Amino acid sequence: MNASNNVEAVIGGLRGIEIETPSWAYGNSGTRFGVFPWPGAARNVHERIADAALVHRLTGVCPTVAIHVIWDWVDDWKELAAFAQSEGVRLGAINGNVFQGDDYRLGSFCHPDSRVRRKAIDHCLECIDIAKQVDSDVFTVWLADGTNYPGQDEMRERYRRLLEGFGELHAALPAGMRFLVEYKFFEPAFYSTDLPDWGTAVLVCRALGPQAQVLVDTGHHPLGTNVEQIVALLLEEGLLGGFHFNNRKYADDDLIVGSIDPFELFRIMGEIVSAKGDPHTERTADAIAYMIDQSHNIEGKIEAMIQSVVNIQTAYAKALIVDREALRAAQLEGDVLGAHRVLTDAFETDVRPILEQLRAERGLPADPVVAFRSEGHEQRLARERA
Ligand code: RM4
Ligand code: MN
Ligand code: MN
Repeated sequence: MNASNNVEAVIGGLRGIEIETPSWAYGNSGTRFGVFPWPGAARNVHERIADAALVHRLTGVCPTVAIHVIWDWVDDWKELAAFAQSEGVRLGAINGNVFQGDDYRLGSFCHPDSRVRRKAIDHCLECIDIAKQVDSDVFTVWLADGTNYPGQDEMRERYRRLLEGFGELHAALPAGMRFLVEYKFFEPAFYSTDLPDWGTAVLVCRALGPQAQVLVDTGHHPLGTNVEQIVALLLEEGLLGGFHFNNRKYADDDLIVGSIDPFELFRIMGEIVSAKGDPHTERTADAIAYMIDQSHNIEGKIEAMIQSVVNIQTAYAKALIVDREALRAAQLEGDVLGAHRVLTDAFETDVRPILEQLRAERGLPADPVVAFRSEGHEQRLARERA
């Protein structure tokens, strides 16, 4: 830490970061092999929102909750928004769902049959309308589209269908609403995926217009991908819209963010902090939507979410204490290892006291995981939801 980067400045930087938690991570979920129910796990959208609100009360930095439209379906979205407000949170990103249902066997937006494409488009138009009703300014959809066998369909045509459908969505966005385009390397399609990578997502966003930006799900890349470089380039191009944070070891594992590779998370945050200090990228970096997208299969849902939030704050705090002046000087001198050491110095610093100070200022528990455990929420919810 240096003079220009003192504890106050770090705390100031941390104050600017809010993290959206996903409704779908609070219920029971599993793999295709089985689901192990967790005692007290949320059973409906109201309980999922209540759990998100508890995470916000304990951490102070999670005021919004992302909604997955089919899974969280209600007839009255305004009522749901009012319920969220009564719990102390707001509804955040509205996620469309065009991957469940028999019609989508061959895809949704890229399906060869225009009637299925219409269905997917109409569903997403409805999601945009829901977003308007609940005052959300982020709409996002992930496509499971792709093919399993060479020759199954025409890849260029599928891309055209995608642009056509997404074009309708972009045209329907009210001013101020963003359309975040999420890519994923593979799965459930195993031969070709229609939106497989950030390059394709960039092409799509460029074709759509200014309200479309890329959503980086940190678990959606081939092994070994330099995710922070993707983040840096998207920032430079004004196209980084937001994140779906989670951690992976092999495929789209959806583990707790920062649990497998905290150094990668730190490197990603490093690019963001750096971009915030650059007038060319500052606006894009300031508008990033920090969202978690996880699936907790064998662990308690709420505790996993609190830990995830803490891991994000920890990585961000470490990125904030990087001595940027020393880093710049070392880079310009060609001091390869000196520059590297500036980064590792920050990564190795214990930032827990800084985070505790931030929480103390807000009257929050010093360690929200400890508080969650000692306040007995797990047992209470297991009783109430038995
Ligand atoms: C996908 C992707 C989406 C999420 C679905 C459930 O892999 O990450 O964001 O909504 O899973
Ligand atoms: Mn995702
Ligand atoms: Mn995923």
